[in-house]
Amino acid sequence: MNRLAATAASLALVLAAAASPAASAEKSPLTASHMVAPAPPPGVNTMAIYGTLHNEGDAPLVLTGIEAAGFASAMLHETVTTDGIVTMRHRMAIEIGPGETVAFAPGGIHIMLMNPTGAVAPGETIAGVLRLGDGSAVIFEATITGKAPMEMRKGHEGMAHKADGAS
Ligand SMILES: [Cu+2]
Repeated sequence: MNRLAATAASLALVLAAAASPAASAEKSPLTASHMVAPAPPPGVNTMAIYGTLHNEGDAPLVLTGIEAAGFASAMLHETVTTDGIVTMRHRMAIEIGPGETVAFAPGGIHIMLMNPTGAVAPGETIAGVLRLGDGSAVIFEATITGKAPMEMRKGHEGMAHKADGAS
């Protein structure tokens, strides 16, 4: 099976698992655009997805989780700089108000992908699912780009990963 087929197959599994009454045919008010995933430097098995999320609806939405085909795990992360020390913490929930746009960008909120199950090549796409607190799900695609921003080149390996509420 080639990588694209493998990705499609694993996404199908993800979607089957996602099926719930709330995840109906109704179009989600949440849109994901400009989703990009800079390829990591050689030897690094983590990478991030950046992009723009927008709530077109008139009620707040809460992003509660993320899944990505082709990676052992995916999380919502936030980079925090305190007294010059850069750490990343796991965000359990991110609220997006009515009409609000949230930028996922280097140095801030991002989707963290860990342990790819295959090769990560620029030009390929990563299929993902955003989970919302109301039980609905939004599918998105991120394009793998060739150039990692400086923050990524320094590597995530040594960074602390803290859950919300951890001191
Ligand atoms: Cu991260």
